[in-house]
Amino acid sequence: MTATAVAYPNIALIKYWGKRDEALIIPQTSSLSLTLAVYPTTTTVSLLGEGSPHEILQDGTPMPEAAAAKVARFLDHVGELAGSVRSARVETSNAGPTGAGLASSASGFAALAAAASSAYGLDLSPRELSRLARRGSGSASRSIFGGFAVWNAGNDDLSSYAEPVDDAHIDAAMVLGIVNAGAKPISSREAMRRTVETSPYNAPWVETNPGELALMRDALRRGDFTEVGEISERNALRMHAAMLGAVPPVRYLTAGSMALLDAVAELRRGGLEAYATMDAGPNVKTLCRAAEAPAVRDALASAAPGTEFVIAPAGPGVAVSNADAQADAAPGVAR
Ligand code: 2P0
Repeated sequence: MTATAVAYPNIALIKYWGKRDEALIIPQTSSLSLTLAVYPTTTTVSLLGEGSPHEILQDGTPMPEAAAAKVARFLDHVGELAGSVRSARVETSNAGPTGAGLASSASGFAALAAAASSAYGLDLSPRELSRLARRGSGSASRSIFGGFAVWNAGNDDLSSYAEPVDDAHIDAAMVLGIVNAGAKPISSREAMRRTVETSPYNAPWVETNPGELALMRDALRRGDFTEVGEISERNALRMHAAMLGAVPPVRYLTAGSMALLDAVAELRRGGLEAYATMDAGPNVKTLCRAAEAPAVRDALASAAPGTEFVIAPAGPGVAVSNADAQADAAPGVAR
């Protein structure tokens, strides 16, 4: 009845941007990501009695209202699946910045799905857990798994889930460039909606995705780092192009982001293979070979002296431990 879960953020190389079904969070397109070993979310869920409201704390204080409402709806859903009307107490904390385009909602809902399902007594398979996490936040479906994961868009609740990419043969890391750790000016949920509804570039974004994903999977299988990097960088730019075409436009990238894009291109000209990707925020994540991450970080730090850089190796899937059953303290749902 009490469970604690730890989950890590993931960064997409083939992005999820836009929903086909808002309520179930069914995406327009499939996506593929790398789970990171930094900035975990740790979440404990304990069941309370019936009839009281859920208690939702972040870093020991009540979570801001809009975020707490999302968590409460998620807990109601987990309770329904478990046939329980009991309330829950949630205590969560992010080691990294929240709402800054560093995938805090991915780690957050992956940890919540694992802790809540365990506390409510559901015994879910990794796939079921991925589907559950998806209901909280689409990208959370991928943080159930470590390393590379692909979220199959599917077309309904059953068919939309993530799974590990087991045949990837590259040893990649990311160097996170923290241009701004503040919360984003517009939520990705709203920004996606606006892109789908108003951007003339949404249709080509959707149409070209399957081919790009197939190329990415093939490049991962062959261990072709150059191809993986080139596809990743252009995929991020195409996602931003789609949102820049919205009315009114959605622009997360700032002058600081552009300076880092230039710096990454300069690294490549100097023979260090690095590729940039950017999400719903100004921060630039640089994909590189794991062994070259310190050199990439040092080179970027000298090109952009005011910016903080964090090396993020590939990370693990969600892990859960159950305070009531230490004997079978869960091995987690690694890969
Ligand atoms: C991704 N992002 O694939 C993309 C790329 C941001 C840019 O998934 O509405 O927090 O909760 O499903 O998962 C961020 O969106 O959105 C995201 P919801 P989510 O990582």
